[in-house]
Amino acid sequence: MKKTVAEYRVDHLQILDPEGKVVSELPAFARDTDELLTMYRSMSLVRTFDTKAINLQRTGKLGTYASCLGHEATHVGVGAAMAPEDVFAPMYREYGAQMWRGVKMSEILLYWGGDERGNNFAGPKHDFPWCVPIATQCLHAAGAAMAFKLRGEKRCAVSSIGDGGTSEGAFYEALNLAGAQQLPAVFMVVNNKWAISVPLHLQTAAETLAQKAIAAGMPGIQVDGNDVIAVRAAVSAALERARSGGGPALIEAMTYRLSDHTTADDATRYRPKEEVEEAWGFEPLIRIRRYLMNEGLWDEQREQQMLEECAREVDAAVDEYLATPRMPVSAMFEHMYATLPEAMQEQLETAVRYEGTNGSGH
Ligand SMILES: Cc1ncc(C[n+]2csc(CCOP(=O)(O)OP(=O)(O)O)c2C)c(N)n1
Repeated sequence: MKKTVAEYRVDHLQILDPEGKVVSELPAFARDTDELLTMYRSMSLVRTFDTKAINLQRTGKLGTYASCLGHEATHVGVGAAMAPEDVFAPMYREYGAQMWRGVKMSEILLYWGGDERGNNFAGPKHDFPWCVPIATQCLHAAGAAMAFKLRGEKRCAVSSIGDGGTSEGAFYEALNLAGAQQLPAVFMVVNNKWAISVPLHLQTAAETLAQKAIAAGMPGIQVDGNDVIAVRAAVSAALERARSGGGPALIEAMTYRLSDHTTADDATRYRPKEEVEEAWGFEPLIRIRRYLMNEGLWDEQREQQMLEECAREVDAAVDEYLATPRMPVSAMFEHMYATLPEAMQEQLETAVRYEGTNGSGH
């Protein structure tokens, strides 16, 4: 005879629907007008920055750039929930979280301009640099969380990863370790439905990505990733739990990549136009703006003023980036090895020989 030995379910949290209507109880921070306006402003600043960065790339002033269009609520929600002493291990497009934590826009530009100084954040120096190898950042977060636990520090590590990244071995290894050791770690899965040209349904047969938490022995929740209030609430709850010794958690943020994967990609080659048009109907900025307007906390005049301020701030960051003297090409080899292997020595010499001949860079 068979008997059921375990049963699970996955909850989905939404607080503001796409129309900006409140559909479940507002958390305390969302009753504070300043907090809400700060989050909305951050999302708008990220959107302005993102548009500008793409223009810089198109005019040859930036290298390949990964847009975060459509992810603003997820990223700002994560940043707003974290404490400064926590550690963030991001992937490569989490500008909203990073900017909230104090990373400068000029640093983000330097990074994509090929200058490693962009990884030396003005924001929390203890945060990890960007991680392009998919999923290794989850192991970095698990390692940091292990250190916090061993030292008895009340800090947490947060990593973010895409839907595609959850197919990687490193993701499962990190989850397993964090669950087994009950580490203070939060794993954010930013489900934007596409891993470059691979749609979610070809990536996994799992009904949700949140349920990947279950095998690791930690709670997993799905959250509307276009709802900044829901994201912040879910991440805050997971962090609070982790900080008080309750162990790790996984949060799947349901969002959509409205942009190309990077400026080196053309998503029109593989993605249905109708799908993108539909996704614009539930993008993250509209719903919080509608909510603020319905509550009488926002109007067109304030919107225009804010957008002008954002544009000025972004322009100042671009000026700072463009005015930063270039590093010599040898800089990218400098911190890799104590003694450069022969093959790299050759690459270094070639790079130096051709320095300044391709006219790229800022
Ligand atoms: C280990 C590894 N394998 C492959 C790549 C190439 N690569 C870069 S981005 C990407 C897709 C990632 O998709 P997803 O994890 O869904 O994140 P998204 O970029 O959509 O936010 C791949 C396969 C990589 N960077 N690292």
